[in-house]
Amino acid sequence: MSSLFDLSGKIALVTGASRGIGKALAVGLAEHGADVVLVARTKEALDRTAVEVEAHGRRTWVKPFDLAHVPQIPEFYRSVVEETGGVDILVNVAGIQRRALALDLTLEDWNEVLELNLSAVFVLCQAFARERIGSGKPGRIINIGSLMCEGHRPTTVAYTASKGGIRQLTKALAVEWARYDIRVNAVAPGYIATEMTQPLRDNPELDDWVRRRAPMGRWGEPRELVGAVVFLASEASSYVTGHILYVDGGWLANL
Ligand code: GCO
Repeated sequence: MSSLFDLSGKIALVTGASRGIGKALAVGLAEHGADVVLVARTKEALDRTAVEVEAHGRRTWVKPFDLAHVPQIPEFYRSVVEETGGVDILVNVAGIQRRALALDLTLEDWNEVLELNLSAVFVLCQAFARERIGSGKPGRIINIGSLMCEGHRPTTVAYTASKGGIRQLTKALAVEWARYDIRVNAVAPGYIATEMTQPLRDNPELDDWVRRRAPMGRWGEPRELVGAVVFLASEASSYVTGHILYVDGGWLANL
């Protein structure tokens, strides 16, 4: 079988790895051969993810850390490199949602969303790239975007702005770091059944809207993002950088 998608011998770091999309991606990367550094705020939840990753015969490092503490990210990342010897694949999943109409959103909520969803991603990418360039090794970054990279649903203004930022940050870093063999891409999910979207699934009107708007007529599952991430993390995407890969059930294709 082709080794094009094989991640054996690679170490991936996944943020938001305690649940939802991050947990599914950590397990999926392990299924394709990667050892995985698991990052989220709570050790207990990460330990549960570690059990599922290790069931695939892969190694894990459980690294509880609150990425909202952006100035401490470089020091945290140095500890990861010391323990692992270096990370090959960085998957930025961690993100929060604060729902309010733009007229009502507080500056505190705006700053909290932009800090974690965008500033933390930039600083972690910077730490990753500095180590890769210093060690002369290639790197693969996959940022998790959203349909909000392209459009907006009322009540998610900070999240939309942050994901628009992820879209352009992905392209900017791809352009600047291609020369170092660091490829930077994004996977942009449609409406996926996670804790973040639970309030929408609990609302019959919004749940029906999603099911009618997506040509595939259903919510996506976190595991349905694994293939796109493995593609962008592996040699299968060797000439792909700066790309936003939508996994959205046909949402954006639908007028
Ligand atoms: C919302 C949702 C969306 C989804 C996702 C769609 O309130 O509309 O939270 O933002 O999470 O980003 O791609």
